[in-house]
Amino acid sequence: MDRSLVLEFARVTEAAAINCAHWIGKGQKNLADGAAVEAMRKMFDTVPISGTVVIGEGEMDEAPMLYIGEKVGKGGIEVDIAVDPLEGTNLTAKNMNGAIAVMAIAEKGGLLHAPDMYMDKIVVGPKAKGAIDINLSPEENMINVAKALGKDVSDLTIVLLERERHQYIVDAARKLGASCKFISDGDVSPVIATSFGTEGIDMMMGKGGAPEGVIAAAAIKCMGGDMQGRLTPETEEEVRRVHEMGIDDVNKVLTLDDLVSTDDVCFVATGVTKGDMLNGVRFTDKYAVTHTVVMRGVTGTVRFIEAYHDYDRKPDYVKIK
Ligand code: VTB
Repeated sequence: MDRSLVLEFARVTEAAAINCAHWIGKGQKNLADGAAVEAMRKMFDTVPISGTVVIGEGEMDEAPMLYIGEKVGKGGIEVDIAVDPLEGTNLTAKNMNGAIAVMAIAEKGGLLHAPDMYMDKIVVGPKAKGAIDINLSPEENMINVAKALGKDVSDLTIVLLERERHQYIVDAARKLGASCKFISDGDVSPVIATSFGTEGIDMMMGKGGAPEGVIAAAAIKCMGGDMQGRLTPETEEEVRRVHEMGIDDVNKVLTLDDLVSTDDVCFVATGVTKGDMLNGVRFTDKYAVTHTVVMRGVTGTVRFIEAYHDYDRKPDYVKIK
């Protein structure tokens, strides 16, 4: 992918973030999501790619826009795209920290076509690459990761969604004296924090969305961290969907290379509400101000872009008033 495309991709998540930002704190998560989807979809029409949505808003019959298989872009290099126009719909509805508009773009065939179900995840930054094994217990993983990082396990910080299903991870951390950082929703940004190394997060563990897992894996790939996942289908129908993907063994460990099989990948996210990695959308008298991160797998460069969007000169679909 041409490197200049990253700026085009930034425009797409910026549009999604601006368009849903007026729903922040309004208790309307579906309307917020719809606004993000609509702006993202329309902005894609300006981007010189021939893109196929491989992770999106649902199957063709359940989603009007950005459905799986939909073609986007005004024509150009063929790419596959995983989108989450509003990651953290609840966070947005409640004006809580950490909602983002996010997507990953890769050369054709580069992204796992993860179905909408849960995925067990374990993620670390570059220094602990190779030290994780999702088949081991949380305790063993914590000990191995601490060793790789050259720190005492009691100095380890693990980020996880605060859910009852994760009590076994919390128990392991408590036993070893490691620290847990709980999040209420939105596990893409915390996954990335493992590899930035600026937020004091060493590891992410636990079950979240599989689509979010693939999108986050794109960022981990760009930053040289490590991740493993395992789909956890809960119904016969979900098992069928895993088999349909060509995965015979539902317990198959998905390595980072299984999740994202190419270095020719980009990750882009714009903050909607304020977060640890990105500022949320802010409005001045004249501008909508956005904060975006773009990453390229080929070079590993991570860029932050602060943009000032003039209300009067934006197309209708990114106007906020
Ligand atoms: C997960 C996580 C997402 O929703 O899908 C979560 O990956 C849903 O988990 O980032 P529960 O079913 O336990 O609520 C998000 O947090 C998006 O909001």
